[in-house]
Amino acid sequence: MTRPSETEATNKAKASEDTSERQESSGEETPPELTKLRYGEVEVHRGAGGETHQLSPAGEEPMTTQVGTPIADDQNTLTAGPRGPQLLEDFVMREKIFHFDHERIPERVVHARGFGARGTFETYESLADLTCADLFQRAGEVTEVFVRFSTVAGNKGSPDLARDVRGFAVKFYTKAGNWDLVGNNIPVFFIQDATKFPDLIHAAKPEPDRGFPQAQTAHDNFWDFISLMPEAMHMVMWIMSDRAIPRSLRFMEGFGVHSFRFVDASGRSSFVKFHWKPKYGLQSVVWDEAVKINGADPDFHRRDLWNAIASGDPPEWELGVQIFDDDFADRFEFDVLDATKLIPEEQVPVRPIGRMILDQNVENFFAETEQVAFCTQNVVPGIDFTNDPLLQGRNFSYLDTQLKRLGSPNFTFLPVNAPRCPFAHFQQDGHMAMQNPKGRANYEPNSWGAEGGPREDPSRGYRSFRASVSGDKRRIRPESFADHYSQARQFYRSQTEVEQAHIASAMIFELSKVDRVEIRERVVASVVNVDEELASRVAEGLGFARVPEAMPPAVPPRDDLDESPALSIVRNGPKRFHGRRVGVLVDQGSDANMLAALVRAANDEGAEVALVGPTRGGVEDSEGNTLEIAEKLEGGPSVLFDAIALVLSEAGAKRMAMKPAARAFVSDAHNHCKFIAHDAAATELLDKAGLGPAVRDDGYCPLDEDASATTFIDACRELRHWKRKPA
Ligand code: HDE
Repeated sequence: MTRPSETEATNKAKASEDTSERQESSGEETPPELTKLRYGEVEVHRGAGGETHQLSPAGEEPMTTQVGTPIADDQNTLTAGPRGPQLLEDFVMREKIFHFDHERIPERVVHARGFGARGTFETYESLADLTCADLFQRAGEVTEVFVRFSTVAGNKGSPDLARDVRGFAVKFYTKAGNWDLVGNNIPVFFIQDATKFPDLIHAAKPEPDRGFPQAQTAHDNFWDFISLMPEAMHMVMWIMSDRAIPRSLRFMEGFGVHSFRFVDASGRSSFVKFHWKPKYGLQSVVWDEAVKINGADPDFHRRDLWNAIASGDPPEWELGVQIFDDDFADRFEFDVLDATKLIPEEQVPVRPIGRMILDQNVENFFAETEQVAFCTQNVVPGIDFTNDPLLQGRNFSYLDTQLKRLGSPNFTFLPVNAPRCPFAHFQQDGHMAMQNPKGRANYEPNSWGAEGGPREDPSRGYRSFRASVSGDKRRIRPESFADHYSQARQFYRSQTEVEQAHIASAMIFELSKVDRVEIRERVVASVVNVDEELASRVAEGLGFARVPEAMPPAVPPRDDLDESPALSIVRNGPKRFHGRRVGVLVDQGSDANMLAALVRAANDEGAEVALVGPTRGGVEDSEGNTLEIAEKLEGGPSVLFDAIALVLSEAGAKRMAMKPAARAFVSDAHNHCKFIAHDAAATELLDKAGLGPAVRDDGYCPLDEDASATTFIDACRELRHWKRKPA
């Protein structure tokens, strides 16, 4: 064994002989006896003793400890002798491990899995006649925003395509303070009173004894709770619908859910409901696709959003408002304070008031997406709450939960949470106080004059809407909240046939996972009140001998509500293929002209083509060009694409027809009602996958000349060929 003193001496001697390497790398003294290794961009030098040294590029600041002490060696701890014990004195290693040990913070109790992006909101025109909210005063006003999308039930590591509500939380950094519009992609909620929220979430989350199932409502506890809470039935229709499995965060609506108030400068108020409408239309996937996407790419939604922003095709939404007054509220069939109800757009149209573009990905996921703290209580002058009991409860919960999660009342100083406008208050101290009051005064009133710190401003400060309130102090649910089924029925009946079939299948799937038969029966008994035909479909799917008697409703459901076409996704498709992806299956010898025509047609539409092939190593097309493969076939199933095309030589089609993954690629696309383009040779693959001429409907587009690529992309504007679905 070499003694350390000997090694050091030899190294010193060798280092003095060779200076060339030193000059090349950092200009600083190069550690002795080093072999250069490259890890990507990083140059690492390994010494004779096996130790490695990563040299900071010339002119750049070196890596330091948290307090700025430069670090010479981040690869090896300080030991007594090369194979000796580690020394407690090693502050570099201790600080590093200490910090690592404390990296995790509690995940959100709900909406743990989220994905954020930055952007801007632009006001279309002044809304001064409705609200004095500063961001709505001037046409063209641009306000910075941060948005976090989320699923609700799953933990941070759960898959993106869980059947669930999506959170749609927007923080507006306005000149008069932060306004948080903490909404969902569904305009109603399960419960009417905030005090039921812990029960709802306990029932939905993994069962407490066994800790599963994860990110699913398909289990006994959830449906047990639902079967005993008929007020949830409207929301249940929404989560069993395709709204709960969006194709992309970019293609879903957002809703403020509650009725809020706009208040103008004179104190006059109107009710307002907020809506986000995606520029590129609504789109969802089908359940079998969602299940497969979760396996193929559990990050499907976040990757999609990240890529859209990174590729310069930022998603966009219009903010719209439904404005109504007390008269309407009195006339409306339901209570506007009941969050299990919506106001159909056909009754109160949505007026667009601005647009939001998300054009910047975060720089650090933890700093922004994790640390962002939305609070429904964050409102600005001109925007106020109503007495919706769910909203009132939320105003307590969000502030409280941020303290638990972020560990200090000073979370508002974190860059993602701090207002962009000046702020001044006497809140002080506490963990991580980054900005304490300056000067002598930290209280008010005070008589310190100009040095006395911030003062109230009655002319610009927040004033609550002056509502008169009276009543007996009681725990009671208003009678006006008693109708639990009419809007559930209206929602179901406003769906297209395909969407109704999806709701029925989703209920059958979920209830089939429920072990206790009396829970299944109670749910179906409740569904009878929504729609008898739906109830009998579900009963049949569950193998019931008969449809159960209707659960006695608190008030009989109404049959006189008009259908609301705005509630259907299929009826509100974009009629465009912009922002979507075509997966093109290729192999050696694929036709170069056809591929070029497909890329042109897709790009003209604002869509993307991704080549799927046998290896990532690339294949040669018919003209000998090497094609870059985006997805290896086995890792790039057709569920990752909105439509597929098969461009194969005869030999290529023969090879593909032998591969189970290629056959699944086409048969899944068929079953998910996708448009399928194919050249003549590719029929061999289709035939082998059981998609012979008799099965190939007009959702199949033959690729026989260049123009057919455009015909195919035009067809894709329908997004799905729903006619293919058996009735
Ligand atoms: Fe939330 N909700 N919620 N919620 N919620 C949270 O706050 C709560 C409700 C929503 O991306 C928590 O920061 C109660 C409706 C979103 O960071 C918590 C009630 C709507 C997000 C909380 C509701 C929402 C949350 C957990 C019943 C749509 C994610 C972590 C009264 C309008 C925000 C956190 C983000 C998060 C409480 C119901 C939307 C515990 C008590 C209705 C989008 O405070």
